[in-house]
Amino acid sequence: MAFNITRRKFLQSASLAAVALPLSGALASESGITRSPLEPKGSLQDETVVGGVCEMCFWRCQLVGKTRGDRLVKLEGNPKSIDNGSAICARGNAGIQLLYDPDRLKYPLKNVGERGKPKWKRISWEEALDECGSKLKAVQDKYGPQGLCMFPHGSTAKYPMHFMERTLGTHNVSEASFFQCRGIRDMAYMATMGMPPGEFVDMPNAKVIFLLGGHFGENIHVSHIKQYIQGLQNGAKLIVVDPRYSASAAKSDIWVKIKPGTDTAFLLAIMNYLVSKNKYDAEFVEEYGQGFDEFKEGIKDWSLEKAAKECDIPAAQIKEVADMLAANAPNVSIHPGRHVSWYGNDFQRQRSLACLTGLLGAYFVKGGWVPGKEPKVGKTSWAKKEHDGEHNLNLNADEESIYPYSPPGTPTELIRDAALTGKPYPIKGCVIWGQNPIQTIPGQEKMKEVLQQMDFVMCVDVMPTDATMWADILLPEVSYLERHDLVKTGTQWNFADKHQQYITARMPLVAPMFERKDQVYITNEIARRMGYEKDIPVQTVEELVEKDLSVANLTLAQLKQEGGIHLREGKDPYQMPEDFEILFFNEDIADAGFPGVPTYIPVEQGPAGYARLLYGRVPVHTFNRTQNNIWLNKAMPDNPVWLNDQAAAKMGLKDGDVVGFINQDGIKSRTTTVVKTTPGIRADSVYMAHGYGSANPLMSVGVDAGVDDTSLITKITVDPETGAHGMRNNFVKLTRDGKIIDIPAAV
Ligand SMILES: Nc1nc2c(c(=O)[nH]1)N[C@H]1C(S)=C(S)[C@@H](COP(=O)(O)OP(=O)(O)OC[C@H]3O[C@@H](n4cnc5c(=O)[nH]c(N)nc54)[C@H](O)[C@@H]3O)O[C@H]1N2
Ligand SMILES: Nc1nc2c(c(=O)[nH]1)N[C@H]1C(S)=C(S)[C@@H](COP(=O)(O)OP(=O)(O)OC[C@H]3O[C@@H](n4cnc5c(=O)[nH]c(N)nc54)[C@H](O)[C@@H]3O)O[C@H]1N2
Ligand code: SF4
Ligand SMILES: [Mo]
Repeated sequence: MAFNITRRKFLQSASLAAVALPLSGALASESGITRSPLEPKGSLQDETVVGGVCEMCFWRCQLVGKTRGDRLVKLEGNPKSIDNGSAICARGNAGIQLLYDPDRLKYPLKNVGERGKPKWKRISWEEALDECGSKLKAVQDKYGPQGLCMFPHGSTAKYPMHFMERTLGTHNVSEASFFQCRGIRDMAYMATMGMPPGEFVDMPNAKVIFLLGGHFGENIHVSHIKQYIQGLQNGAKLIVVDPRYSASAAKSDIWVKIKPGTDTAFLLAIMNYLVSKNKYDAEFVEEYGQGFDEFKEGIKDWSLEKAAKECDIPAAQIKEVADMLAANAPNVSIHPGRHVSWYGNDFQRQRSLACLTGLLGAYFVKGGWVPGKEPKVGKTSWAKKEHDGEHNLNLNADEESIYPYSPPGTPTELIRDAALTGKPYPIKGCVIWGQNPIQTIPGQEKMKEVLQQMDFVMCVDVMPTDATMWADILLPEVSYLERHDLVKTGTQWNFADKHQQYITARMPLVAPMFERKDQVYITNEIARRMGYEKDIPVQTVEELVEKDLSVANLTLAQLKQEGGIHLREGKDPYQMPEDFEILFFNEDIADAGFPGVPTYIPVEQGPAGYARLLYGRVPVHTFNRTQNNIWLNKAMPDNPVWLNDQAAAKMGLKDGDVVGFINQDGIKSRTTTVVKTTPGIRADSVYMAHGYGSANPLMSVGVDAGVDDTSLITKITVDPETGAHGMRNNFVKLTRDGKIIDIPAAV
């Protein structure tokens, strides 16, 4: 009986609730869903635990955890942090719901069904490790180490990756962060000014912030967003180049609603205008530039009018952008971008961005590109052994690089093609660790065929995902809230006048539950079983972290005592390195048979009736990895497709209509989503958030929610210089009640 309660009992429960509310978070209580399978044990006194480092995405904000007994009840930014400060984003907050997700992997599992249609049987760690060790060894014995491949991502994947690369000796690892994300950017900037650019733009001090296909506010990295907002508050003008009215476009002074795939033409026209009107930083170019004459000559045909036609935007707008940049140079933040694997012609666009930064003199100046100087820490890992031949798929028969500007590792497509053809050699063993290659890599069916032909597939993850369905053995890892792992460093040079550096190391905020294990344990136990006992570099993950910290004269105990973060004095970040130069024309690129001056390579246009499929981030999810998170699912349960309002009117569609997709290859989406009509997207494109539409029924919250964009990206393009994927060359029509609806291009 609801009211049959004594006054004393009522007061007791009311005061408990009052304590519980702020700690367990309003969302949990409002939704009435408590996913925590256990009540706290031990002291009910709330405590603050320091040393957390978030990994709900890869920005790694510094955290403190509020614990009650043995339970973690809330996450906050570490107030000592000079990076994110006490702020964390929605995803960071929701880490608790990953920690206690009842669907999380708990025990080692063996697939006694089929790959792709698994039946899971719980097995002991002993049996799981024996099986992984012996199966990987069998592949190695039969095909050589090159018969093994790996799809890694995230902080814990480095240690096993180094075991595979350096000790076992396979070159066939393909990191998502390189081949589907930012590898092109890093290589293009290295080929232009000698360094990977990170996202090191001094936005707080910028007079203009220039974003090309990046969209802050949807793409969220806490400290970066803080810097961006600080810049805008300080009066920076904002230029946003995006076919879609993004969260950044909504804050912009100039929104360039560019035709997708034409950005390089746009950049070349800006640069040609600056050069021909003498509006560039001639002194800077004279001092640091190489190959400027070839560059000038190479881009001279790019008039504003020519680019305007190509990019489907007014010539006057290109001029306006160029003039705004020139008038505020050198204090301009030309953002290098992050996810830049767009069209398979992306190296040239990234080179253009690096050259534009040079033309404006915007390297190592206030408001420009400023990398900051990080403290030195160790990099303990497996040692490189001698191997017979590299078996590098990226070398042809004449030992020349196929993709000379490939980021480290092997281009994904080379691994997949070798696996499917057996040429130049078979690839028969696969380790998937912290990556979801089914939803991350274009060509989903191809990926499935690659995994299907393996002798053995093992997967280490925290959740059951679409990729884990393809494993023979599936191992549960402890999450970032329950483990030691990386040492993280950074600087805070651009918030204040005082320059500071920080060093932190991820420490557990709470003890692991069930039978989850960490990366050092798992890797070492497999290595032992493969006969590499003697090569094991550290026995525990704590030992690894202590070794790395010792290089900076620090220990975990000291870090803990200092509130989880060690601060030290930084160095002036604006000092130009001595040998700095900008290769406007790069002879090596030309010698390798590619354009040495940034060049526009047009992309394929879609057939009539189809629109280009674009995708991107939403603030409350990270790719596919947060789809089963109950708080984040509640915040954005599916991914509506953005459809130009006039096109929608012609198609007879309105907001909320349920639709599916069919692409240019006749591939249909497995699930549906709803329409969002808006003038904020070009009529030649549709847009949806990436990472939805999971097929794994063990994700009780995320399964079948929204549409999987990757399933529609079946046409595979590869950037010729780097071997990284392009993903935006696919075109779709909508489907409704079994009927296919053309998308009109002209509205
Ligand atoms: N279509 C399309 N494809 C894309 C993109 C896109 O926008 N659209 N974006 C690209 C970009 S920029 C990137 S960076 C990549 C990202 O690609 P992925 O890194 O593959 O992305 P996630 O979906 O986060 O998958 C990571 C996997 O790691 C697991 N995981 C999470 N935490 C841990 C952990 O602590 N340990 C272990 N072992 N596993 C863990 C997750 O459960 C999930 O299965 O995707 C790229 N691919
Ligand atoms: N909330 C959240 N934040 C994240 C992540 C996350 O998963 N969730 N992931 C992190 C990671 S690893 C990465 S790499 C970054 C990615 O973040 P971004 O680098 O910002 O990349 P996307 O999210 O892919 O952004 C796609 C944008 O490009 C636009 N676009 C599409 N085609 C074109 C074109 O041809 N030209 C131009 N100019 N624009 C185009 C789209 O409309 C969209 O606005 O986000 C990071 N931040
Ligand atoms: S940006 Fe958000 S999800 Fe990413 S590390 Fe920071 S708090 Fe975590
Ligand atoms: Mo990324």
